[in-house]
Amino acid sequence: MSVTDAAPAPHVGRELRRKEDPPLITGRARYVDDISLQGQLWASFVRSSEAHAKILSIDTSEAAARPGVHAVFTGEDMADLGGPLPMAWVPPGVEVNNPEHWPIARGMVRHIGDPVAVVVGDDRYAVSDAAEEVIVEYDPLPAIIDPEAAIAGAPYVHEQFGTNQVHQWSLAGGDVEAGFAEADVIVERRVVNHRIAGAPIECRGVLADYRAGSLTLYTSTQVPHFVRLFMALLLGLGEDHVRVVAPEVGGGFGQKLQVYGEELFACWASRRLGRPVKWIETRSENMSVAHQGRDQIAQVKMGAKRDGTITAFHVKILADFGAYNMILTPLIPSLGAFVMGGCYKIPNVQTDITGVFTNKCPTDAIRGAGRPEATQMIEVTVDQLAHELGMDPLEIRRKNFIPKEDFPAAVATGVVYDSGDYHKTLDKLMEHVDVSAFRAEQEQLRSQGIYRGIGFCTWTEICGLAPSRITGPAGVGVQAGLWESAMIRVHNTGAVTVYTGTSPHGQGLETAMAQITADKLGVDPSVVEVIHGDTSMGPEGRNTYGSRSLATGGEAVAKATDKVAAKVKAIVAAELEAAPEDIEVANGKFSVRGSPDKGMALADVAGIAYIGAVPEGMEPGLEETTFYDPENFVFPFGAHACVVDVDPETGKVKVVRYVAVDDCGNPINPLLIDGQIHGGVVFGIGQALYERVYYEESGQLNTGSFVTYAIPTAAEMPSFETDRTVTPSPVNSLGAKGVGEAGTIAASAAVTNAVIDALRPLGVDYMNMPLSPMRIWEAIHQGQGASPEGGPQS
Ligand code: MCN
Repeated sequence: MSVTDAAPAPHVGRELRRKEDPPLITGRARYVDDISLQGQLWASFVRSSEAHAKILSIDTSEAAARPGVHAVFTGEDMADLGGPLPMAWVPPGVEVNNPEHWPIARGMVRHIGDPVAVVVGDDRYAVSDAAEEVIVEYDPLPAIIDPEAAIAGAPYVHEQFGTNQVHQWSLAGGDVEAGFAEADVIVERRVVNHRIAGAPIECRGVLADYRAGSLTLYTSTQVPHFVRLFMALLLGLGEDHVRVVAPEVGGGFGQKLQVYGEELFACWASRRLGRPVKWIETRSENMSVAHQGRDQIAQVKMGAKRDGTITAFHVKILADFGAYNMILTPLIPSLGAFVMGGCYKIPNVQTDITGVFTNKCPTDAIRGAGRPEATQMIEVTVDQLAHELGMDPLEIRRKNFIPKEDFPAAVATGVVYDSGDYHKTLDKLMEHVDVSAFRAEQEQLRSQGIYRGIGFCTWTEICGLAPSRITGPAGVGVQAGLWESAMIRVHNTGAVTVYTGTSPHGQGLETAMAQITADKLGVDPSVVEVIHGDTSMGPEGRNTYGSRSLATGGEAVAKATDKVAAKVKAIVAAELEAAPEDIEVANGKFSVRGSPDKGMALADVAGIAYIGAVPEGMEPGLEETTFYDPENFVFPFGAHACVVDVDPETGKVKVVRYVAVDDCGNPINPLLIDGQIHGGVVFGIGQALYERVYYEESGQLNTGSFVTYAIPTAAEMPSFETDRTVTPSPVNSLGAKGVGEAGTIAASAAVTNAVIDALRPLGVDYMNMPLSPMRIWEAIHQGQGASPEGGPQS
């Protein structure tokens, strides 16, 4: 049993402390690196020092001769694979240039860190030393780093395509040209959303054990079921002979939503060598080869009437995918396209996306995946438009909000927002932030040389990733569909085990799911154990990403528990000689409505179910499974305000205050929601102010460690103020939407708007992230003005 606050039912909606925390905070949790198997070997990857080169030769002889080394493998050794690493987005009618991507490079390297060979041996340090002895002769080729240069022409990352273009994809609603023709004012900007890292505290790690025809893979992943499927397919094994276990995962942030070459290599090598094979990633490997995110340049154009009514929004995105397509790479910018109109009633919205290869680490989903980029585009542009029109940035937002009467609201991009009340959220934000008082203070501080600014972001997103009826035909998961499963087992003693197909890794779902089940079965959440992240337990699952686990997985838990509760009620009704519809759960018992004293606890009913003394025609046992496929996505929303001070002498930005009012439907556990908002906002502030993956023109990576890649710490963050409104979703019975990415989606735009607001008196009225001291200082001193370039690019 785990520790929770003793709280009376209902537990849903309460701030229960996380049941998963005690092992995590007492050092008792088990990560991949904590697992060792008898006879295990270690792997160390030899990685390319070149950004783009032909491999002329690989001399493994010295490495192979070192003591303790069992084998040195190159790409050609893995010729028996069933295929290259997967890319699982195949949208109908869209041509995607998809090069073969192997776990170890074959003949060519295309970015720094591309694996060239792997040394396997007895000891982690010995294989790492031996890897240094592998001699690789390269014929360096010109590297292409800048996506705009790459789309213009040679050199090509993949010569065979005769272009660096990956694909083109558009989503249009209404007629943007007609919308611009109606407009009195048009604002155009170049919005750069620079490349960031996932930067989890735990780098990746794998331990593969192939024995007697079956494979077990321990891996630090968000998606054990996807990994199982592809390990089976690529190694020619039955899925039933592959078990993938995600033990504790020390942060994923989308980076671990992937099927990685290192996972495949470890499995392949374990089968080849007949020994378990382990690999634990170093930080510099993680920074150079684990997939990265964002890296989009957008030309945005917004048209409006003089009264502020937005008539059209057109966005042209150039998305830098790096050297290869990973599992969902080309899909990521499209996720933003569906909500490109944000919270606004804009009749004409169009997004045109071009994907491009460069000699950089591949990109894919990083927290928010396409939606922070879209939010940055619309929310920064709305502010720019307000300034152009001489309007208040909040007034222009209010004027264009989709009114609450419109929900469910079919928007121009073709999706239907499930529920919303954007005025309510902004009004609530205004209860915390007195804008006129702020403006007076701002004026006064300016006279003292202190440049304080305020920025807002009113956001929405598409999440709860499912439903199959949309994601399948849209090409996600090669038509595999996105739903979620749950299995509930009540044991003889009345203890309950929940098996979820999601794979939480820090979000707190064990607690939330226990709360949902506990209320329906009249037990305390502490007796509900939630099992996840092991493909050998519970039904098939679709795992954790896209803020989906609660809205899909939580609802699956609710539905499976309802089935169990219905059976319990039927048994109790038979025992108490009442009708099943008259049985209710009250005070920890199933009793006849109106007679709470005469009831049965779940443990009593479980006893009857397992003895088999159930009503005639009923199966014994107490266990149910559900596969839940929702009708729609869910669309959480919110209003954030950020206050910053910018030091004009140094360009340094300090976040003075951050207020987040969010609405993720009915809260299951407000404490978990606040935790997610805090973490998410830090992620967004991190991108806006500190973090940037930086490649030199030669293709060398400058940010290979946390010395050169600045992640924010508690010291830089203010104490966040959070609040919420509650607008239930009609999509699921919980009325819940997702929240795991909300803070990230909102924060960078709020920070950017705040910094611009602070800098206006200094002649800077537009800037792109990262808002680093150097770039701000340059902007102030070079008087960037409303340059469409958005300030210095370096
Ligand atoms: N929740 C709730 N009530 C709601 C909605 C959510 O109590 N109405 C709770 C849920 O029970 C869950 C948490 O909030 O505990 C987040 O739920 P949800 O929004 O469904 O998101 P997921 O669980 O699917 O998490 C994925 C999301 C993503 S996409 C990234 S990236 C991310 C994130 O979550 N990575 C994280 N949060 C993270 N948090 C941690 N600690 N580590 C990561 O790697």
